[in-house]
Amino acid sequence: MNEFCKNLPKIELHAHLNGSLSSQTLKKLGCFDESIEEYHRLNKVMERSSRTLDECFLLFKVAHNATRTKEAVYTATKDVIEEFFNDNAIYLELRTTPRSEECMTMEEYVETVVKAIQDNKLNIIVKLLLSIDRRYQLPASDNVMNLIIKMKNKYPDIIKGVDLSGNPNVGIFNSELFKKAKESGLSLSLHCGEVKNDKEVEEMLFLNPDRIGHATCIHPKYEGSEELWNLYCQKLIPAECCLTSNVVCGTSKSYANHHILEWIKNDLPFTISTDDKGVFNTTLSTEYELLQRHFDLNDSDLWKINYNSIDYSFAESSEKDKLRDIMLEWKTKYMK
Ligand code: 6MZ
Repeated sequence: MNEFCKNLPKIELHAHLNGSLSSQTLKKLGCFDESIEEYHRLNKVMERSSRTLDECFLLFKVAHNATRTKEAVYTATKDVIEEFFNDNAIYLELRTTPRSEECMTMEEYVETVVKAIQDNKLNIIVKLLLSIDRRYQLPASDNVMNLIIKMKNKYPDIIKGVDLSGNPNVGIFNSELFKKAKESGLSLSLHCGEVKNDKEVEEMLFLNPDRIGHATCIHPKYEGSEELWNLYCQKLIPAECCLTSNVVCGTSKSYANHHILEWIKNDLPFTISTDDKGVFNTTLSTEYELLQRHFDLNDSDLWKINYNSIDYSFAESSEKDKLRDIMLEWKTKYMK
């Protein structure tokens, strides 16, 4: 491991809670005993170096099976925060899809995640985005959005935004639903162009979300189009880039051919994220190491990417000032 990438204070803006569970946490939660047969089937998928996007989505079931009680959701959230802290993240935006289970309502699920964040005593600022799964249709999606707005009004210091996620090969983007979120004061981060879907990408960009996830199929060289790219360049919405996730799912051909190259070349806004550090067996430090290795960036570039990411975060402005101070102090101490 490159010591610089490990020690650098880092900003994580795109981490799905259940996709971030480490195998230690999964084992602690006893998920494998519950569905041994399915686990073995999925584990075979995991051993291969590359999986299709649909196969990746099967893996979330393992984590979801492990977090069906409030106690498990609490432990999962606490462990993920601790692991990001141990990887020297100083700011973490976790996102998760409100989910009901036999012994837990959707509201209780969100309350539990919030409680684990409130109880965090480590030196890492943690915020929460609530996700709408693309599979949800009206009226279910509207009910979830109403719950999200209600919870945001209850915990405005913690719940900062809404995310649209889920398997990009299924479901739809309902722009009216996200307009409502925006009007309620929630910030927006939309998974955008993870697979080719020009019409949807255009609709998303027109909504002016605060950030977009993946942004894979926008540039014409990466299955997007000139029109979409021009629109993106007018909007300049920060992109959350997840190198390993894209390469493992096959939406990017390789690290060297990742679309982030266009963002680096054209000095466009982006941040580096893990997406699902458990499912993709990565860490935020590893993602920076890969970025440095494949795109010839120096230490100062990596520091600047994190410093800029503070601007793109949904933290309060006083918290952003504090994060900037930490980064500047670290730079003075450890970088020439
Ligand atoms: C789209 C993704 C994703 O919400 O249960 N999720 N959605 N693209 C991706 N790229 C690979 N990775 C994760 O965490 C797991 C859920 O996050 C979304 C999926 O809906 C997945 O079920 P939570 O905490």
